[in-house]
Amino acid sequence: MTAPVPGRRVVRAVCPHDCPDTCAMLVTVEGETAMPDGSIRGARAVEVRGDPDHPTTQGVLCNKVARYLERTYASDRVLHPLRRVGPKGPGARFERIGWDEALETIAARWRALAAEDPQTILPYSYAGTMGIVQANSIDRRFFHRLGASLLDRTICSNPGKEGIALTLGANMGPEIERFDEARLILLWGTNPITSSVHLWTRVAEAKRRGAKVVAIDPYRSLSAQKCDEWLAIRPGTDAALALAMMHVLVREDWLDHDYIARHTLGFEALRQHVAAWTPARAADITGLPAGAIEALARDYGTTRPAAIRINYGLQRHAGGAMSCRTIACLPALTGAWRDAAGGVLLGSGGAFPVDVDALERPDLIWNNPRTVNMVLLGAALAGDAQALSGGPPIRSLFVYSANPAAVAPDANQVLAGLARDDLFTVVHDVFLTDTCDYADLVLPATTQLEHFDIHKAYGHLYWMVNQPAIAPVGEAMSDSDLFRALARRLGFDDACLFESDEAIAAQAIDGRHPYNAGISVERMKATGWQRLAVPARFAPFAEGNFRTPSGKCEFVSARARALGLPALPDYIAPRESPLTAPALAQRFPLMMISPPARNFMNSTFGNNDALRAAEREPYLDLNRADAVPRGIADGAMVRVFNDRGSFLARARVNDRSRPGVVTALSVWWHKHCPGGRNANAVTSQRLTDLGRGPTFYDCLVEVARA
Ligand SMILES: Nc1nc2c(c(=O)[nH]1)N[C@H]1C(S)=C(S)[C@@H](COP(=O)(O)OP(=O)(O)OC[C@H]3O[C@@H](n4cnc5c(=O)[nH]c(N)nc54)[C@H](O)[C@@H]3O)O[C@H]1N2
Ligand SMILES: Nc1nc2c(c(=O)[nH]1)N[C@H]1C(S)=C(S)[C@@H](COP(=O)(O)OP(=O)(O)OC[C@H]3O[C@@H](n4cnc5c(=O)[nH]c(N)nc54)[C@H](O)[C@@H]3O)O[C@H]1N2
Ligand code: SF4
Ligand SMILES: [Mo]
Repeated sequence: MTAPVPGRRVVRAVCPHDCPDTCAMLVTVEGETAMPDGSIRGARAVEVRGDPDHPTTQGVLCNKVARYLERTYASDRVLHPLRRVGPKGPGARFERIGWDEALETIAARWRALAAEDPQTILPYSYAGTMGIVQANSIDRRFFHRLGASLLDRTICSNPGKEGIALTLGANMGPEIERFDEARLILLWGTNPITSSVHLWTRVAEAKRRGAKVVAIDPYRSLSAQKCDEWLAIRPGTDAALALAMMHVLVREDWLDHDYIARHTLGFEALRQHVAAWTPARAADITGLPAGAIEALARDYGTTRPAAIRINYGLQRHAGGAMSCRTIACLPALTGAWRDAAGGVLLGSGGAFPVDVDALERPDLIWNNPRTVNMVLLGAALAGDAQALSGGPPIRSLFVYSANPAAVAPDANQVLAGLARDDLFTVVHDVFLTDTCDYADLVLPATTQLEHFDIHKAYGHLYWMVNQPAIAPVGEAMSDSDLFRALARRLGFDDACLFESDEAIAAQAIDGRHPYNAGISVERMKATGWQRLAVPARFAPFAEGNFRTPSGKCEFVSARARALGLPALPDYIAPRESPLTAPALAQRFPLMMISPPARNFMNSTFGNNDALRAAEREPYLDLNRADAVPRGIADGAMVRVFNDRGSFLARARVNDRSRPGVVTALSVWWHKHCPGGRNANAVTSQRLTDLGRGPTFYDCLVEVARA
C-alpha cells in the first residue's frame, strides 16, 4: 500500500458486482474535512485500483470496474428523489422532490395496500450489489415485517447450485488459485476472459506451463479463441456429453477404484446406466463428432490434475440443473478430487458459513405470504394465477439492485406489466435504467464508495469488507439507510430494523462453523479481507467428506428421487431445439444464446459511454451457413423474432457460432437498442428442471433482413 500522504488516504473497498472474482479495491481519497460529529465530508475519490496484495485480485481490476470513478461521479447519476410526470415508458419525464415527500408517498400507498393485503406489494432485487448488508439483510427484515410477497431469487445461479448439490451436497470445488497447477482444464459453458478474468489469469498460466485447455461452448467466445481446443456443442446438451465421457471412462477403466469404493454412492447403477451412453449416441445429440468425445474422455481419464470449470452457460436450459449434477460426477470417477487443482468448480459460495436467518429474520414473517418467482415477473404482473400462487394481484413493485425491464426474460410481457397504470412502482438505483422509465418514484442509491458492506465471494475463499471512502454523492441514500427510514415512516419499532451496518455485518459471520474461526469484522477493517479457516491447499473432497446425506459423492440420489427427478444423472433435452421441437423449429429454426458482453455487467455499465462504445452496438453473430440462405450479409441489420417478440441487431457473419446457433451478447438497455428492444424480447419464462431458474438460452428464433 502507498504510504499515507497528508490529506490523502487509501480506503479498502470491494467490488460489489455480480462476478465470481469479488476483487479487493483500494480507493484513494483526497481533500477530506473532519466534521465536529466525527464524520468526514468533502472528500473526493481520485483513484480506484486493484489491491496488489489480495491473492486473487493481484492488483488488477477488470476493464469495467477500473472505470468505477466514472460511475460514481457520472453526470447522468440520479442525485435526488424523482417523481414521474407524464406517462410511463421510454422517454418518461421526472421532477425533483425531497426525500420527505418521497418517503411519505411510499408510506401512504403501502399503508393503504397493507390494510387490504400486504402481499400486493412485491420487492424485486437481485445482485446490483452483492453486499450482504446492503442487499441481503435489512431489506428482507423490512419486507418480512411488512408482510409483503416473498421473492424467489432464482434468475441466475439457483439451478446449478441445486443440481450440483444433489451430487456433492454443496456448491464448492477447487480453488481458483490452484488452477495454474492443472494439466487439463475444461472451460465448460464459461467464458472467463469476459466473466471471471482473474480465473483466466490462472488458466493462462497453466497453459504456459503446458496444460491443455478445452472450451466446450456453442460459441467461439473470447476464451474459446485462446484455448487449445474448441468443442462447439449444441446448446443444452452438455449432460449427454458428460454421460458419454463416463461411458468411455468405464469402458477403458480410467477409474480410481479406491476413490469410488470409499467416497461414492451408487457406482454399480451408474456403470449400468452409462453403458447405453455411447459416444455415437451422444454425438447425435450434441452435434460433436464421436471421435472428439472419445478424445475428450481420454484426456480427462488420463491427465492429472484435471480441473473442470462449469458456469452458467449450460444452466440456462430446460435441463440446466441436471447438466451440472451430471458433470459433477466426473471427478469422483477418476479421483480428480484428490488434487488441489482437480475436481469441478461451479462456485465457492457454499464454502462460506453465512447465518442467513440472522440476516434475513424469517421469524418476522407473520402472514404466511405467497412467493413470486422473479423469473416469472412478466406473468405475475399480467395476473397469471400460477405466477401469483393464487394470491392477490401485484399492486406495488419495489425494485432495488436490479433492472428487470432489461434483464428479465420475455421482456414484452414484463414491459406491458410495468406499464400498468394501477401499479405503484418505486426504483432505488444509481442511474435512470429501463426499469426507472416505468417508476412512479425513483430514489437515488449510493455506489460502493459511499456505504459500508461485507462480502463473501462465489469464486474465492476470502471474506471482504468495504469501508465507505466518501460521503454519499448528492442526496443518495444506501439501501440499509433507506429501509431504516421506511421502517420508521411505517411506525415499525422492531430493534432489528434499526441495527447499524457493522452490527449486521457481524451477524453474517456464523461463528458456529470452523471455517469462520478467527474471522471478524473488526479484524477485516484492518486488513480488508480474511481467508476462510481452510487449509492453504484447499481440496474439499480429497478424502470424501461430501456434504450429501450419505457423506459420499451421490451418483444415485434419494433426494432427487424424492423430488420426482431421475435417481441417476441423466440428460434432459432442451425444450426449444430442432431435435425436440420440430414443429416450432419449422418456423423458428435457430437456437439463440445471449451470454454476457465483456464490457457490461448484466445491464450495469450499459450507460457508460466508453464501455458502450467498446461494445459498439447490439450484434447478432451468425454462422455463414445460416446467413447465406437468408441473404444476410455481414453488417446487415437483421430482425430476430419468435412468437414472444422481436429485436433488431447488426449481423456479424462469421464462424463463431456453430451452425444453427445465433449469439446476441447481452444485456443491452432497451433504450440503447434500435427499435427499443434487447434480446430478452425473445427469451422465455419457462423454468429449469430444478431450482426454478430461467432458460434464457433455450430459445428458438428466426432471423431475417430488417
Ligand atoms: N463482463 C461480464 N462479466 C460478468 C457478467 C457480465 O454480464 N459481463 N455477468 C456476471 C454474472 S451475473 C454471471 S451469472 C456470470 C456468468 O458467467 P459465465 O456463465 O461464465 O458466462 P459467460 O462468460 O458468458 O460464459 C457462458 C458461456 O456459455 C456458453 N453457452 C451458452 N449455452 C451453452 C450450453 O448450452 N452449453 C455450453 N457448454 N455452453 C453454453 C456461452 O456461449 C458463453 O460463452 O458472469 C458474471 N460476470
Ligand atoms: N438475455 C439474457 N438475460 C439475462 C442474462 C443473460 O445472460 N442473457 N443474465 C442473467 C443473469 S446471470 C443475471 S444475474 C441477471 C442480472 O440481473 P440484475 O441483478 O438485475 O443486474 P443488473 O442488470 O446489473 O442490474 C442491477 C442494477 O442495480 C443497480 N445497483 C448497483 N448497486 C446498487 C446498490 O447498491 N443499491 C441499489 N439499490 N441498486 C444498485 C445498478 O445500477 C443496476 O441498474 O440478468 C439475467 N438476464
Ligand atoms: S473482475 Fe469482477 S470482481 Fe473484479 S473488478 Fe471486475 S467485476 Fe469486479
Ligand atoms: Mo448471474
